[in-house]
Order: sequence, then C-alpha cells, then structure tokens
Amino acid sequence: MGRAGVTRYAFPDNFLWGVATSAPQIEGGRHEGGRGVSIWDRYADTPGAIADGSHADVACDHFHRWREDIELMRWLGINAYRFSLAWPRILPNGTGAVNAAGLDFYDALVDGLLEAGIEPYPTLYHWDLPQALQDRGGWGERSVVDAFAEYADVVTRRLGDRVRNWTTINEPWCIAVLGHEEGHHAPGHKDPAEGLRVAHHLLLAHGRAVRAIRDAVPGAKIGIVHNHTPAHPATDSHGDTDAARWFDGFFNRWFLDPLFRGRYPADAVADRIASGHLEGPEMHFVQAGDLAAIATPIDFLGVNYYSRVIMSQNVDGRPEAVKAAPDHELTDMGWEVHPEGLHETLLHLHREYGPPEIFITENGAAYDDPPGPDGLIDDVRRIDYLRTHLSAASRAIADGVPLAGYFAWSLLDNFEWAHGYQKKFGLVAVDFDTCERTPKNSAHWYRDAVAANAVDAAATPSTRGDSRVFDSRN
Ligand code: IFM
Repeated sequence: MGRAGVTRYAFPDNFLWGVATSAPQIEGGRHEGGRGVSIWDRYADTPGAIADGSHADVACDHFHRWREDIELMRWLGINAYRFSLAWPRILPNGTGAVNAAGLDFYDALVDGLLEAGIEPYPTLYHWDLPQALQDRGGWGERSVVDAFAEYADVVTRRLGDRVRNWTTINEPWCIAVLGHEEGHHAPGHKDPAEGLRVAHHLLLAHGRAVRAIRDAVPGAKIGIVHNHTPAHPATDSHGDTDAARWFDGFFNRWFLDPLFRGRYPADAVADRIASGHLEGPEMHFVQAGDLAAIATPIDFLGVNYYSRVIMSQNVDGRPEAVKAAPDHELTDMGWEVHPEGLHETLLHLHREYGPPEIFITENGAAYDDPPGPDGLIDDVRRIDYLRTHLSAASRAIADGVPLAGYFAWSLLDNFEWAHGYQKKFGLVAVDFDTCERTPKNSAHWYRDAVAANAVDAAATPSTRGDSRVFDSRN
C-alpha cells in the first residue's frame, strides 16, 4: 500500500525508467552538419502531405539543444534514453561516403548521456530513409538490405565501445503499411504488393543488422521494436472473431512469427492471397536462407503500446475496425485509452514468443492542454494514462513477464509525422517559435514515479509542478 488505502505498484530495483524520441521528430538541423536528404524531408515538401503544412527542418532543434535535453532528462531522474540515429546524417547517400560530422554528433550525445548517468538505447532506423536510397527503389528493392547492414556496421563500430543496447528498426508495420500500402507516410505509396515486399526487406535488414552488430560489438544486447495492437472482436459472432484474427495476422503475427518462429503465419498469407495482394501461393520475394536470417536470436523485444483495436465483419463480409463504446475515453489521436490491453499484450508476447527480455519502448498519449493562468500545463489526462499503463505493466511483472524497462513517449512535443505539430505527446511542452521547453505537470509526476520506483493506483491530487520554463541552471 502507498497513501492510505491506495494500492502502490512497485517496480524491481534494476528497472529502467526512460523517455523515447526519434531523430526525424525532434532533431531538425536539416541543412546542417553535412546531413543528406531523407524521405520525410521530401514527403513534407509535398503540398498537402502534412496536415498543418509544416515540416521538420527545425522541429525541436534538438540538433543544437541536445545538452539542454540531457539536462531535462537528468532532472527527470531517468536512467535510460531511447532515441534514433538519422541514417542520412551518417551516410548522406545511404551507402559509401561517411559523414564524419554526423557520427561526431551522436558520439557527443552518447558521451553526454553517459556523463549524466543515462544509458543510451539507440534505434538505427525510425523511418528516415536517405532519399538517395529511395531513388533506387527504397525498401521495395532487395539491395536496401545490404545498405542497412553497411549502415549498422558503420554506426556500431564507432559507438559500440560505449553503447551496448541496440535496436534495429522501429515499427516495421508502419513503414510497410502506412508508407507503402496506404500512402499516409513517406514515401506515400499506395501499393499493397510493394508493402509486402517492404515488410520482408525490413525484417531481413533487421536480421542482417543483428549479425553485423554482434560482429562489431561483443556482448551487445539487440532487439527490434514492434507496435503491438491487440485485436478484440466486437461481438462473439464467428464473423467478428474472424475479423479479429485477420487483424492480428496482418498487424502483429506478420512480423512476430518470422522473427521468433522463422515463418510467415499461414492464415495471414492466405488472407493476402485472397485479397489479391500476392500473386499466387508464393511469396516470391522470400529467398532461401531469408527466414533463418530474420529469426537470428535477439536479446529483447521492444513493445510500443498505445491502444487496442475492436474488429467486426462489415456487411460486405470484410474485416473492419469499429469505434469503442462512447463512454470509452479517446486521446487526440482518436485512440481508445485501454490500459488492460498493455497487461494482455505483455502476457501474450511472453507466453507466445518468449523473448528473453521485453521493454516497453513507447507508451504515451496525445492531449493538447493549454497552460493555465499560472502558466502550468496541468495535463491530468496524460498523468492518468501513464499511471494506469504503468500499473498494468507492474501487474505483468508480478505475473512473470520479464519486463525490464519503460520508455515514455515522448520527452518533447514534436513532429508527429503527417499530423505535423498538432498532436502533442510530450511530457515537456515545446514552443515551436522559440523552441523553449516547459515541463508539463506529467513531467513532474513522472519524475516522482521514477524517484519512488513505483506508481500509486489512484491519482495524487497534490502533484503540481511550477510553471517556469526549463532552465538547466536551476
Ligand atoms: O510518434 C510516433 C512514433 O514515431 C512511433 N510510434 C507511435 C508514435 C505516436 O504516434
């Protein structure tokens, strides 16, 4: 028990508390330090692609303010930071000539984190493919796999003396489906057959990178990040149950089965053939040895959890997602707040696939709360979201899941892809005119949770911060 009568969920002593960001969403510095062009630069330059017409040329200006951001992390008291490296900053043409200034940037960031007692958890790829590679066919072309292995080798040989924990790719589903099947993300293609090839090349690139990192960094701990979304049938009818199975196959098992079992899920392959996305019964882009490479053992699975999906069979007999009941809270993304789904997800992944360790590599909520008269952003809904999800995570540990850490998404309000700057996930607000950072009340709450290594099951009414703009000298 914590406060009188309130259940307290404690975490193990060695639990990692972190925050997560990604280079294309916070870094900026588009034209600086020898950086090449990424597919998201090109996509954001396309009229109408980004909801608010913005781009990430400056974003949170982390490229110049990274020291201030480390001070923010030190103030939060966290012991781990998940961030991504910009491939076009390191290899501006995707392969070949290395940009020394790009590697120097991450070298200094890593040193700064370690000096602050914060363990770096870099991700090699969080969606910013060098445009030069896209011009050669991007993730749809098999040669991208060699390019990714080369990039992994270059980076890990430079940083591997200090960085032990490596993540290959963030959310392959989003890259394949949002970017290549549905056209909502860069490069904006709408080609389901290409999406399937892309998914395979991403998985293969992951497997090849695992081997490259193990060669370069003895003792490295390596994982991949999947955005797991549990699917629940709207009713217990056969049609709705099958719609939930369909979604799980398309969204979750299409990635997890090859990674942990060395095969694509047969029912989901059959679904794809039935929908005309595969020509004939063969996955012609899968070559001998690919699945063994994809299933190269990893040390951890990163899980990004935001919500669940409720599935139904529509009048045409097709699977479709339906809205949650009106009394269920939604975030500004329209995603249902469903913390129980995190507990379910963690237990499911542990029992079904048994990764040696699991990290929650992203979890958080978009809410736009304006500052009050005292200047404080009192984002109670975000605090509630974090509290209930952390409670679910703690219960999963008690149930035997080897959950080793939690990274809140995100440290800063940032460039939320096709939504631009309209969706705010940060614990810390960013004024996008001045790039000034102001911790929200959730940042103060998270800081208290980190210090206590525990969360209370009910809200703490007195968690109020002060309204000052963050000044690392304080
Ligand atoms: O902002 C994204 C992040 O880049 C990937 N995971 C989901 C987040 C919220 O949409």
